Amino acid sequence: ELNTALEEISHAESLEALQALKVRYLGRNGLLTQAMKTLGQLSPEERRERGRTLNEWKERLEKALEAREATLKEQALQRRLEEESVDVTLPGLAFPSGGLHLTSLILGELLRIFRRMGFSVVEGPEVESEFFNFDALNMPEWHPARDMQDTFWVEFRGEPSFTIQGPFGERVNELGGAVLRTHTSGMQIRYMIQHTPPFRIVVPGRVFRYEETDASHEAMFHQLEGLVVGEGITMADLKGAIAELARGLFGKEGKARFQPTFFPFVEPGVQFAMWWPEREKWLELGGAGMVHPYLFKVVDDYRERLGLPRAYQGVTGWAFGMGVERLAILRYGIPDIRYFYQNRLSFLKQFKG
Ligand code: FA5
Repeated sequence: ELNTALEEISHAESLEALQALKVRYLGRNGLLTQAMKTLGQLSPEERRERGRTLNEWKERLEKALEAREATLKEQALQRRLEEESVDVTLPGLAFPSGGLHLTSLILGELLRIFRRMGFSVVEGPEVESEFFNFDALNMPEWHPARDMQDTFWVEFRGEPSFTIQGPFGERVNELGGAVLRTHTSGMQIRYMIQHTPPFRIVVPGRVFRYEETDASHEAMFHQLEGLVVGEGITMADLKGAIAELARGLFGKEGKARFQPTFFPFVEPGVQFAMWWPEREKWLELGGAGMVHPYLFKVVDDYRERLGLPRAYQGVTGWAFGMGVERLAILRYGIPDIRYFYQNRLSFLKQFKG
């Protein structure tokens, strides 16, 4: 029986199994303990004889248990060391990580360049009053220029609590209907009403057009608007800033080109392109021009209605608006603007920032 016990102990596979054996043999109801209890029924000689044997057994069992416990602990430690050791020669695991969207990357780059030139960055509402998006920009309802930007109109039927807010939070519902802004130019008016010149701002933002989409037209895209107003601001400053943008984007050899065109809110109006030295080609990016005097008048009239002093007499300014996706498309050779917002990872991953 002792041999079976010793055998079992030396083969115990775990500390738990060992503990169970200890209880089985040496525990309060263990076999050995039971045997000890029967000693009282024996004659003194037998008792002495049997007692010695039992004590011997007990000692041997305890020793065996201790020895096995030490071995098992040693093995466990060994195993842990092996499992937890780091093999620095293994190739690393690649953890998938997120990244900025291509549009954010380009916008970030544009804003960095303009901040360097001293521009502040401001943003405006995407649901806009017809007044700021069109009328104040010299595009009255009957003007054919409105057809240049097909519009999503927003109706708030039976929603009397809906208000569009003006630059100072005032309600401007009376000034016209609501639209999803078709360009960021409305912010020119809002900002001028709220501030006095001189200033330099850029306005990044989402714009919307009721457009049949194709490879170069989306119904939602981004623009970056720029506006500089002050005394003695001229077209030369506009050219300088756009040229600086070209250099910021395309390096020392980057340059800008201007061609006359028409926008109701600038006079004269231009469209501008940038020279991309690497590919040796011009990239058409957007429109620009000197702020039309009509805008200054609208802004001052609005300020006057709010009890503010007129602030735009004797100043001039220029503005530009460019397509952000357009720049990305030309620069990276993206074949279709619709890739931008289909959220296909195989596309997005290529431009992780
Ligand atoms: C405007 O939106 C004027 N507000 C720009 C402006 C601002 C002129 C200030 C003068 C002064 P236009 O409609 O051309 O202009 O749009 C400007 C740019 O937005 C275009 O050059 C093009 O890059 C981009 N764009 C226009 N429509 C789309 C479209 N459907 N999808 C993607 N990009 C577009």
